[in-house]
Amino acid sequence: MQSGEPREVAAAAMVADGRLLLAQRVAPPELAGMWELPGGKVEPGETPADGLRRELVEELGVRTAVGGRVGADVPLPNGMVLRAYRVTLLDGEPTALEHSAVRWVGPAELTAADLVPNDRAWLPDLLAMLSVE
Ligand code: 9L3
Ligand code: MG
Repeated sequence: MQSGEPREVAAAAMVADGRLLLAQRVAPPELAGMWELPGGKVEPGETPADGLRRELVEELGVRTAVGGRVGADVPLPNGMVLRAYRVTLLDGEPTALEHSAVRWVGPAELTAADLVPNDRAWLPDLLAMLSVE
């Protein structure tokens, strides 16, 4: 993260076997039960890729490789910026350690999922990713 840039929240567009991983939030109350791309706040001194890899160990217990950006920047009300990255699973089975559930979805399930509002803008980009895998 460069100084002067807004703090970043990094989210994982993890695709395996033509399906995308969604995780169900437990908090805050207005988002609980809704589905998101897992991830979290990049800490000062971390690159976005480092921060996202750390978050995915903490949240899902998996080792991953972080690739390029997916979709547009999403400005968050708290002044941070939310960005999605392509992620490849290297080791482990994603487990809901900080979510209430995780699931792998294909295009139809993704379209029907109750996504958190911030992630909904990425739907066309995520569907495009699934159709070319
Ligand atoms: N957020 C939105 N979409 C996502 C993620 C990972 C995070 N896919 C928002 C929710 C919170 C903030 O970013 O307002 C910080 O995320 P977290 O640390 O609660 O996961
Ligand atoms: Mg998180």
